[in-house]
Amino acid sequence: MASDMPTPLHLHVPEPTGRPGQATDFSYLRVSAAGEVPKPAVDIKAAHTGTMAWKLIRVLDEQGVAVGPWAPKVEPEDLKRGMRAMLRTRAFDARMMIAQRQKKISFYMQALGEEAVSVAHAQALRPGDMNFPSYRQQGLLLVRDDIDVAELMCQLLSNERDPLRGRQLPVMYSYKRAGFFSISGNLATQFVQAVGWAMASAIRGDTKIASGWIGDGSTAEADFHNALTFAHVYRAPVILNVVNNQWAISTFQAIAGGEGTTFAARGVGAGIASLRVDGNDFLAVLSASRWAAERARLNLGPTLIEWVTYRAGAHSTSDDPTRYRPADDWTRFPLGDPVARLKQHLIGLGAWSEEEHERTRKHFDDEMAAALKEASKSGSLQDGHIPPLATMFEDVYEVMPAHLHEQMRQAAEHGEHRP
Ligand SMILES: Cc1ncc(C[n+]2csc(CCOP(=O)(O)OP(=O)(O)O)c2C)c(N)n1
Ligand SMILES: [Mg+2]
Repeated sequence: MASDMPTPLHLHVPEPTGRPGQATDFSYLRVSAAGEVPKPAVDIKAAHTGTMAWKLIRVLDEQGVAVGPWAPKVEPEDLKRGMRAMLRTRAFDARMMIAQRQKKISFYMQALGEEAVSVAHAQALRPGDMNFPSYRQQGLLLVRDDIDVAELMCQLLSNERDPLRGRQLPVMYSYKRAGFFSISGNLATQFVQAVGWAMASAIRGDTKIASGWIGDGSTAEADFHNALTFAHVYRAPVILNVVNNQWAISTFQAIAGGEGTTFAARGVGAGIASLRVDGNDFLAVLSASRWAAERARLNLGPTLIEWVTYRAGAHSTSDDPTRYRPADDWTRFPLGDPVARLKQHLIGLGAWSEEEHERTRKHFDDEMAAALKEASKSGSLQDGHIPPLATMFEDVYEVMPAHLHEQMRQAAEHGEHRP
């Protein structure tokens, strides 16, 4: 009988709907209308955030008008600051991409298309709060007036003026005073570190909160799940950001588990209040970030936020995305470009113009060109203007132990014999 025939088992391997030469069917994103998703009180129980974790919180409608319960109270001047910071980040990235092509730096990673996530989030944090960023949150730094972009470039050049003295890969910045923890190349460690830091802040009775950053692909790491458990159990004052930019190098987000569920839903399952938010909607990012920050500050516990966005550029300068996805995908991404959307909104408010936009863009282009010129004066990896070898042994211990002294001596000896 047919019913006795055992069914051969097989596995499901998710595939993106678009590959080079085809168009992506973006209906998989499940986009809600602006204003559709309710905004709950900050003390909502995690189990009741299912709607917010499955739908998509959006504020800006198709005409660029802010609608619905998540529309934040914000001065146009703060939105203009956000616009400038996004344009500044874009200009920095563009200049560094050129510098890499000119072989002035060895490697670069841009945030093109995702700038609203880090720039608007930064506006919800306070001095002393600590971000544990991944490598695509340079907007957290470029939003600040007190960050010297020439110094950032010196880090990319690994030159004599590199504040990290050549110890980090380019783009792995570290800025304690800017609430920007040293970037670790080991993905997902940011989440356990952020939760641990937030717990320490609470144990000390401090008022500072932490914000951790991870990509869609990196949620497949065990650290993601470990962090969620600790954050939930101790109600750590932390914001857990999952930047779902649809890709992890050449791997589609469904391979990390985004098919048929959402990354935000992981949080609900772990007992954490969770939101799924349009990451290209500057106002939605600001509003959701404020909501999560308030929860943390009131001891209401962690919030996980999935930011739905699109990595418009290559993963890094070592990647060629035309090999694995349609080259024009970004132009058809349903959530558009965060810069264009905030621009439309600001022009609608009468607070911005095409002319001011162009002038601002040009201003930051000039700023970046001048900064690169200045940074290049301190040399680069190529011309050997790098920190002396002996500095490698410094800053590890307060007092250098004997074995490091010995290694430093051996390194110097070896250095002398180098051809
Ligand atoms: C633990 C670990 N595994 C693998 C890598 C190599 N790697 C670097 S970036 C990357 C893709 C990460 O994708 P995602 O988390 O979605 O972040 P995105 O690059 O899209 O911002 C991988 C696999 C790594 N750095 N660390
Ligand atoms: Mg990704």
